[in-house]
Amino acid sequence: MSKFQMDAGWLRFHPAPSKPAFALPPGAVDAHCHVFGPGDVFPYAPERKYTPCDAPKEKLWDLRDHLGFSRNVIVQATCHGADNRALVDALAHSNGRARGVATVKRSVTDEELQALHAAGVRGARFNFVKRLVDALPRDALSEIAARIAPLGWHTVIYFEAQELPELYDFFADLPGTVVVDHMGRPDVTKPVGGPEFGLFLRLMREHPDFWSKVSCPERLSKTGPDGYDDVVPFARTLVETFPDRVLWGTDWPHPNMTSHMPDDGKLVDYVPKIAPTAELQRKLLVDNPMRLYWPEEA
Ligand code: 0GY
Repeated sequence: MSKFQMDAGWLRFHPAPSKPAFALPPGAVDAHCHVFGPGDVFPYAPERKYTPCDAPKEKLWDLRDHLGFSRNVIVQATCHGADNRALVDALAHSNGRARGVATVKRSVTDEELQALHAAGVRGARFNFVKRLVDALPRDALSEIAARIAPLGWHTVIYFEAQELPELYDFFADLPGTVVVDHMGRPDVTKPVGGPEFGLFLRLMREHPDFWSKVSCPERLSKTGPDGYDDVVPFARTLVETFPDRVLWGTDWPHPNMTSHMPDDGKLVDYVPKIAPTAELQRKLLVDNPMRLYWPEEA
């Protein structure tokens, strides 16, 4: 165990996830997951707000195979800051079965962007969750978004629903495709037909370049892991209304989870509740992520 594991403030990922009852469609992509460290090889960022447990690439490949996924989209998390070495290392050892979303600073050079692209990065992530990052200057983000657009990259944004009114216009002006993490983190105790989630639905409706990950019931649920039923109506509304612009991922290794650690097999069994037909499941798990991350094969 490295010294980085010892001060982890969150639960360690599930040691033995169950085998899902739901058979994933052939070619399914886990479109939101992370690799962390190992910290003695790829140190965590000095400015991080939490220290994760090491979650190396080999464990992610084991989980992929155990659950029945074919590919992964690995998303840079705040604990590695804008140091994308662990991500790039994982992509390099994925046999082409992983692509990535990086975090870059305004100071990134064109050569560095090209190198990330060659490694398999296809997006840049902007995080607006206040417990995770210090506020980012919006002009820097606009500049980065404009610079990555010619590479064919998209922007991934992570925010909480109460922040959306203030951020709405900024988001709407971002160039190119924009992917929202975890449905913009709705408060699921509020009605799915109410004004808070309504604003997010409006963003999706009025901006056909916006996509949503319908992931992370384990973070959003108040009723807990026995089905995450309170989250289902939110995710299902998005899947049924925007079937060609939704993505799903496990979020393994579930950083910052302190309430419970989900069984990833059970998370896969949540998918048919939010995507009840084979066609919706294929779009969510295969067609959409392939179009965004492996367009040359889609
Ligand atoms: C997630 C969610 C979280 C963490 C991060 O970048 C991150 O550190 O995204 C969270 O704490 O909600 O998608 O992994």
